[in-house]
Amino acid sequence: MKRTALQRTLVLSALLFSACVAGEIGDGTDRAESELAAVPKLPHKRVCAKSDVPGMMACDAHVRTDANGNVTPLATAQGFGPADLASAYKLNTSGGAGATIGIVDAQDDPNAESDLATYRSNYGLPACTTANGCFRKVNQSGVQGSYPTANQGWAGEIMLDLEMASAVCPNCKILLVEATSATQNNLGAALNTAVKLGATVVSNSYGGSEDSSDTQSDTTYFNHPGIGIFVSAGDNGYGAQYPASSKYVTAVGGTALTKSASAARGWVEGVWGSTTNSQGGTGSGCSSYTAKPSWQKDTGCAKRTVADVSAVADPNTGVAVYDSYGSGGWAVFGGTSAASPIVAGIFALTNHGSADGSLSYTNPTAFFDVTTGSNGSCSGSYLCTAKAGYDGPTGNGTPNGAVLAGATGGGGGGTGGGTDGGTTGGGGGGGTDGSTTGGGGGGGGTACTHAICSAGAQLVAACDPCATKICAKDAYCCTTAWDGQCVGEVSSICGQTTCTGGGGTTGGGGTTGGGGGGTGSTCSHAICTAGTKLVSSCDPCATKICAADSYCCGTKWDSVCVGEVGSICGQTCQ
Ligand SMILES: [Ca+2]
Repeated sequence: MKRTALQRTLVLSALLFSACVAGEIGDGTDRAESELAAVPKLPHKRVCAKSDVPGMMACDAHVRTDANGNVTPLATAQGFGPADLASAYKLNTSGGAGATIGIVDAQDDPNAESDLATYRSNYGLPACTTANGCFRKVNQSGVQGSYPTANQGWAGEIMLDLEMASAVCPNCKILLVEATSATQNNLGAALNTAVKLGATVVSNSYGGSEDSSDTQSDTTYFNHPGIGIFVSAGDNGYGAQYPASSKYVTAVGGTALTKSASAARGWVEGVWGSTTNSQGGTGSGCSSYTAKPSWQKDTGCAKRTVADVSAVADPNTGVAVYDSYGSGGWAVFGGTSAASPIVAGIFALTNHGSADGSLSYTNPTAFFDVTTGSNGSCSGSYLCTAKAGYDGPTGNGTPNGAVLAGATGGGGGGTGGGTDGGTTGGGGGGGTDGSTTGGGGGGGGTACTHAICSAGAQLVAACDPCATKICAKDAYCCTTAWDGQCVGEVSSICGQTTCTGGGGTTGGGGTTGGGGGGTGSTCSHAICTAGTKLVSSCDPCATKICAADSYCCGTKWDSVCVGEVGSICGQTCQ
């Protein structure tokens, strides 16, 4: 089995696109730009009023409306559901046992548990109830009862949070902590309660203006070593808000996400927003108060830059939410309030719940690089404009769960790998975090179903140390098929030139420099820059990308190809 079906689609797409004039980005040949531009723009609105009062927070959720600005419940679920998110972010949702996702919001949603049941039942997710111990709702003092005043706007936010956490990590437990009001002090107290009650990650989908008290709030509420704290970057376009700008959190920006027939990933993604942000846009920018964390190396901002990572947030490419109290039933939501629980849940799912904001900087290739779009005007700076590598609106990119599951650092994951047959360890997860030793599953006894130097059915990553390495960088080889590209990666990724291993046979591909290139041609432009199509043989990474995405060598090296430098080659653009 080869990637021929995809290749055929790519050829068709290339033919279609070749009807356009080839040239620079903006002329319709950049697939991320053109495919996202084709998404209909529909009316939507904030669900919580924005506040400019220091210390007063607003939730970062948007809900789609009818033409008159009213929320009319939908008869059935529309927008992305769990299977879409799993496809876009390459999630194996079987993990997450033992993790508890804390959700901090203000006010009460009296229907939270019953709406959550409706959502999970609709998508076939296991029940998560108070009765079975999966779900807990408490007030900011940790009491199950004496809840705050109910509020329709925050109820929408609460359901968005609970349901996104459910979608990406169906086996995680959920702890909802309802703050008395939307002040930072009450929300911060609720965050401390979430940690005290056992949350292993906490998602915070709110923000407000930065002010001089933020460093004090950092100390009082956000410093929880070993517990990943995630905060939405805001929905007001370019500009930093707090607590996303806290040095103790992972700041989560927002993207627009749509299916793609031609991109190797099957999806394309761009910044949520525009130069005018007429329909809202993700927050990003340079903090006025927070010192630069040691793990940030960008040079255009002397203090802390927002964001670190990102996920879908554009209401036009929004997610399905069941919210009876605020929306009357099914609705389509967006906002960086969607992105924060999605990323928090994926970190929990992949055993990175203990990570601080540094994880995406030490593992940039575990994220899909977003390379197109902007969320305001900043003279073209990376602070409001996507580019190859790190940028403000999307940080280091959106989670690639298949790679993240094998990434080291900030682990907290399982206990040690198995020992057998002379190999130790396996998936490489976990890392060292001072309390647990790495693991990820170990090499436990599975033998490869065929030699790693022979194309064939997908392999189990743990069957061979080289297969482990290859599948960490090229998930296709362990999820779909061990095709010729995977065989070539025996040399390019593992550095094995004799091509032994796996089933123990030799043969096939066993030379260096796989991919049949090596003609000595040089690329006409850098692989990290969009531009004219490249010749496959000009660079080993170009060879790999064009094998998976023929558009890049057939029509144009567009922003999607630039993003694939990370997701296909495991190389970082900066
Ligand atoms: Ca980027």
